[in-house]
Amino acid sequence: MITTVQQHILQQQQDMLKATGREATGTFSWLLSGITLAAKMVEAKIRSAGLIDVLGAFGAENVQGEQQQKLDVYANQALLHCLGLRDSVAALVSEEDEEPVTFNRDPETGKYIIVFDPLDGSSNIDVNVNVGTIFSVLRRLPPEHGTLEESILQHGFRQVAAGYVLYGPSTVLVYTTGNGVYGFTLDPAIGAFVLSNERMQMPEQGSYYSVNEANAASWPEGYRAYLEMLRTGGLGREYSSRYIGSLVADFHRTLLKGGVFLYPPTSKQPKGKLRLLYEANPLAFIAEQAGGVATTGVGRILDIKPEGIHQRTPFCVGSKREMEALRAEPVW
Ligand code: AHM
Ligand code: MG
Repeated sequence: MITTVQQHILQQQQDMLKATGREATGTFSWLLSGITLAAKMVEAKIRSAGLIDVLGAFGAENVQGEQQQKLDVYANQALLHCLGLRDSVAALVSEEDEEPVTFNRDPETGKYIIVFDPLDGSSNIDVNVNVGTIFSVLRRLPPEHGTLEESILQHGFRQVAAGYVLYGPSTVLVYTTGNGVYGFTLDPAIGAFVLSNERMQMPEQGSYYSVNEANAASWPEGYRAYLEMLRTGGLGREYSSRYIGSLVADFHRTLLKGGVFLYPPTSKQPKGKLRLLYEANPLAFIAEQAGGVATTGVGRILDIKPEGIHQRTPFCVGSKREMEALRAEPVW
């Protein structure tokens, strides 16, 4: 029989609660069902993107100063709508919105904060190449331990769940609640995400590296030496390169095939390009749960104390072997 993502979450929760003797409330699975509903809305829109008038720029810039695409706007609204209705949500933090959207809910009920990048890789939308949605779930701190803002800016190691949806030849959802990584494939016949990858593990070594090499001249020197080492067989094989420019797609390949993905600091983006809260943290959580490693090139991503919701970070993620070699390389 099939297992849908909803059934899977409930099952995982029941197993966990059986171990602690508490009762499952179903709140968390109800919350995640908001994400899967939005993902299905986005996927339907993407599938018909060439047919209806959703391609192209929306005519506005988002808070990062980038042109918003119509599909970005749609994806953001779908997530805000599907999650905002859930009583358990205290705040929603989106790449597309400068400030968090907060709900005036009793902290006892409104326990969760969802941080998301509604449509990542938007430069790929118009050319029919993979895009994705990334999300991270945090638990609100009890009022005596911190404000809502402090709850949003918790370390990545405090995430209670993280995941992504990749809109590719098929639509897949990958998530973790800190108890392994699970992959689901959307079955269009029944409109449900069905379990397809149980306890996903990143291979200990791969044979691809993934980085925008056009920036090579402005990386810290060590990165160039590191890639040269990979290319020339320093880790026992001569690496090949793959770069889609859609983080979710580049990460998904790295999760399945191993290897390494890098977005180092550049002269244009001295702090790195990718965002800590809704890009690096959730993918770092998944990578670690799958036996991989995620760093800034120096320290563990999940140990960074966030200072702002749109903070950027250098991001290096991949298989153990390549990431150990990166640690040995003075990349700064
Ligand atoms: P976005 O959130 O505006 O789409 O930007 C993030 C994307 C990632 O998906 C991808 O890894 C990266 O930007 C690619 O950047 P570049 O074009 O500089 O290589
Ligand atoms: Mg993004």
